Amino acid sequence: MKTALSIAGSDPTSGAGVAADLITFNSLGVHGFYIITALTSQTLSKVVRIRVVDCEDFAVQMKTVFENFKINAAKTGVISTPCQARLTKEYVEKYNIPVIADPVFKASDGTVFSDEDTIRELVTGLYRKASLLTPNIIEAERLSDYQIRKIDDVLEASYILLKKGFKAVLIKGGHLNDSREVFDVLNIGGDVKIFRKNRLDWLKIHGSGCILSAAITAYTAQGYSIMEAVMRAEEYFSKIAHHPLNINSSVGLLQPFKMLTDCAEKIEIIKEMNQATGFLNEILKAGEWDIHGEIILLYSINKPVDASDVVYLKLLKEYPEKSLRLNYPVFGGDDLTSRILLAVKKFLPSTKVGLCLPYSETVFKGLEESGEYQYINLYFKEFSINESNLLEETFKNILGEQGNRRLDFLILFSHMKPVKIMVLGENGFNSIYKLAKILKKK
Ligand code: PXL
Repeated sequence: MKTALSIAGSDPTSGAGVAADLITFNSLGVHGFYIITALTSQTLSKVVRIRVVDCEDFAVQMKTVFENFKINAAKTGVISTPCQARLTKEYVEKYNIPVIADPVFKASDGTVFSDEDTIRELVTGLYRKASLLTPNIIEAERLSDYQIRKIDDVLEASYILLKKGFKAVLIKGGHLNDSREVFDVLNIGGDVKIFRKNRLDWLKIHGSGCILSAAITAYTAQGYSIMEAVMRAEEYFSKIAHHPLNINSSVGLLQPFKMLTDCAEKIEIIKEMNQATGFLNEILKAGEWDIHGEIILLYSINKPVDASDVVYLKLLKEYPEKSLRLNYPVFGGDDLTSRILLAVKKFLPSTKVGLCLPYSETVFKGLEESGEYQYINLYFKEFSINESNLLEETFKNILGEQGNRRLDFLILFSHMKPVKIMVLGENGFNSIYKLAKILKKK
């Protein structure tokens, strides 16, 4: 297992500082070591007190870790004294360790973490050795002496920083306040990449910058180039950013393990799909069916972010036995049906499954005659992914306003002809049961 070292302040919320770094390293399969630079007492929005670790204690921590363990990459956060800055530079130079330096000069409440002498020492020493510097807008302004107002300024600041002698910079655009989007600008020796993200404006996230930089460090420890490590870390970050833990109503904390818990949930879903397919087979064998073509079982995780969080299982009918053969499950991809399921789930959160059948008169008649289930018709021109933009709006109109409305079946039309039937449910068995019930009634 690769290792990474966090040299940073403590934060009792685990949202920032060493604890956040360690959780992030771990969630990416990298063992974390840490060295504390400052002891802080803080809430999610206010730093109550800081005690700086003195030079001797800091030096002993550094010596103990570096002389006893192999470190594949290091990340620095809060550095509170010139001595800490100097020693950190000396150690990473001596042991030739790639460093991701995250400048954290002030907390968001304005509390100073690094005084002017420390910043001077960092800028002339450690930051020049760093493989990557990851300032936010405020720190990028401070380091470049350049005022940032818009995205072009971020780009300009990144070039200024390179001219000043830093090897590569990722300017985290979270603090540009005039747009719905946030831009992170990566500049590696003039090779520029811009990462565009939707702004999570309903909630401020404590320590999000720490976690992005920690993820870059973990990928660097695994041997990825800076470009590749940043690209992967941005993807990781966007996955965990959508569902922060909302401890109080205005500031959230990220959960770096979300990627792993999502994976575990997908494995459980695949197990359940396997059993549900057995159940579906029994039902299909029992009756005369006019279902021709492929059947698809879609199953969303509890808190999906995008279509890749929908497990998509194609069931192929085998003749002459008429039984279904399991195909390999895939994760969503760009299928319109996955997006339909996600759009419904947004307004009916307990709806996690969509069983998609080719349109069948038998099923449709059964549905109408039973009168037991709610269904709606959905019209598409081509039934293609390009038509998915209005989905959420559509379901908002149908389901959004009325609170707990039910929805059991969707009849999907293309060119005014019915093409598919989607049986919605809370789990695989629930969807199949609904199908079985209307067929039995018939
Ligand atoms: O998110 C910046 C940060 C980093 N490290 C420590 C912090 C904070 C913000 O408060 O406390 C220790």
